Amino acid sequence: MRSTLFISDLHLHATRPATTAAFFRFMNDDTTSASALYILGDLFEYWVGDDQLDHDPLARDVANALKKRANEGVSIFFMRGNRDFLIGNRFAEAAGLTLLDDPTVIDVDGKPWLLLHGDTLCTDDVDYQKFRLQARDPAWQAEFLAKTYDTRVDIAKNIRARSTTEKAAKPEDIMDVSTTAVEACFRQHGYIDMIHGHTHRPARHVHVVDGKECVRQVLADWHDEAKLFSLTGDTA
Ligand code: LP5
Ligand code: MN
Repeated sequence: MRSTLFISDLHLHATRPATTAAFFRFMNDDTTSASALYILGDLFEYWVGDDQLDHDPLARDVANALKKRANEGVSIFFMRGNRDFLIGNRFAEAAGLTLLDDPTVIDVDGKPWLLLHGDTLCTDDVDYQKFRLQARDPAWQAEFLAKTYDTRVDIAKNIRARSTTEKAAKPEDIMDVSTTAVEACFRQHGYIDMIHGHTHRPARHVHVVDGKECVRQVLADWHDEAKLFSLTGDTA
């Protein structure tokens, strides 16, 4: 049975060569027997607009590797993360993939799964949620995208630096999902199992919500090797 693969939080960047190598190994090896690949956000360390394809050779190489597999019949899907929410149609076309809304419900071998990046469940991180709201504002994005590529990269690096400093001062638990938000999400989507990334706390959680057992599969972030979650006919 061909598998359905889920990955997230690779944070690909020229300064992370081991992760880059792991990604290309993964594309060459693990995706050969897959029917579908779902990338649930934060494929890139940051994405400042689809013209990153013109300026960043790694972005181009990643798109080409995805496109090659897509042309060979693997269905590839991408949900934007908090690092690469500016990925748009040009990248999607270059990589041969389909963009997904967050959240999205899919069907794998007759079983529904709810897919999210995961940041929307971190509702106790109030400063992040404020930032998220602003960064997803179309007017703010248009203003940002009107700047030169180099200026946008500088701003992205500034935000990354600020994020790293602020994270060091935040209590660990506010950077995980909120149980209240998770339960509300299960309720809203009819108690189907979910898969998300973002928190970098890979695990399989079982939540009992209104007496129903709901699975929350959390994907791992990547460092030196591929981290994937796979569904096949018998595990789905
Ligand atoms: O990403 P990670 O795991 O380190 O932390 C996240 C949250 N941080 C972010 C920011 C991203 O890392 C960087 C995004 C780069 C985007 C590039 C494009 C920019 C486009 C901008 C306009 C459209 O998402 C972090 C969470 C953590 O996950 C856990 O959930 O805590 O949240 C923060 O740290 C946010 C801070 O609390 C608030 C940051 C305010 C930044 C204000 C912008 C200042 C602009 C400076 C410009 C010179
Ligand atoms: Mn994330």
